[in-house]
Amino acid sequence: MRDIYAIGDLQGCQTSFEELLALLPQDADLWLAGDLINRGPRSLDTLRQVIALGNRVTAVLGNHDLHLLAVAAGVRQAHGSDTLDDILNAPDRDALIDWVRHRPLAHFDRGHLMVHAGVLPQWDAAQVVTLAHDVETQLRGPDWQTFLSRMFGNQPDQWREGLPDEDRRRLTINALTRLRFCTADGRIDFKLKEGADAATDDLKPWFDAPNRRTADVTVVFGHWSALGLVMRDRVLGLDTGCVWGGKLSAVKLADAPAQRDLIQIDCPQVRDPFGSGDGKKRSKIKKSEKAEDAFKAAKEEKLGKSARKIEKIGKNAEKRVKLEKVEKVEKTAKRKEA
Ligand SMILES: [Mn+2]
Repeated sequence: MRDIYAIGDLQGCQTSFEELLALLPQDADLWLAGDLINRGPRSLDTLRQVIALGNRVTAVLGNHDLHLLAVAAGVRQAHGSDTLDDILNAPDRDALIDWVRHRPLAHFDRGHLMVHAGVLPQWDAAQVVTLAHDVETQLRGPDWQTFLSRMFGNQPDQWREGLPDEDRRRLTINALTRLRFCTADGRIDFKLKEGADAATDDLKPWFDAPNRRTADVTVVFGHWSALGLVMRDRVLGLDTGCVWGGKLSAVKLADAPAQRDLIQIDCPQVRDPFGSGDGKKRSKIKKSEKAEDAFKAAKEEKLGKSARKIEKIGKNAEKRVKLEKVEKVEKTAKRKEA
């Protein structure tokens, strides 16, 4: 059997992807955890390269991939922070879009279940595949544009048997491509984007939900860069923030966790976490520290103009770190009260 390497979010960082590929065996299968494109500088090149890898690749759909489909379908506005124009203006755009909309939302093989973001605690692996397949059928059908136009929105935010078709499909998409935190009974929180230490008594990372019915398989996912690399016996979180100047990660899958192999490369920071658009909302201690370090280094070297630029970022970082400290103190105080 061929080796499988699971790889985290590429987000249009083709140069980093190429660098990583060079470190992997030429004949290995590649599982991509979704968000192949957007935010990074080379969405089109990334997509072309992934497609050129042919059936070596299994890629599940991420929220950015679905966003591309919705923008291409004309049912959703592009965001200021999108870097999708090169795909949308490509001469073979239709073929590219068709390839993307034929990707699965979940892939289950050799005891490993791959989704972009997460799964609800009430679903077992077989049910995830069934729910995903139902959405995939819609995406591959003739009315996929209309279908997508109805799939955005945050309701329902919780699973129950007997949901109407559209609600069930919207919830499936939201869980598989957007989930980070949820309550013990599987209610999705759409606001928290910080790392696992932002968990509260009510909200836990989805993979820590008690009685999660996928606990008997290994769930492979991306999407959550603030979480960092997660390598537990049966949980593999692979979004290590390539586009934010973090790392791009590949893990050789194995039945025994000790037999896994982790390969990572450092990525240039192509997006500023405090920059425009959605990036503004990101509050990540790791990035704050990075910006701070850059600020300090620039100050020490008295780089003048560029130092002033970085100073701006550094000040934001200081603010954030302070805010996070205050929040932490408050949390600790709350815990003591409880
Ligand atoms: Mn994502």
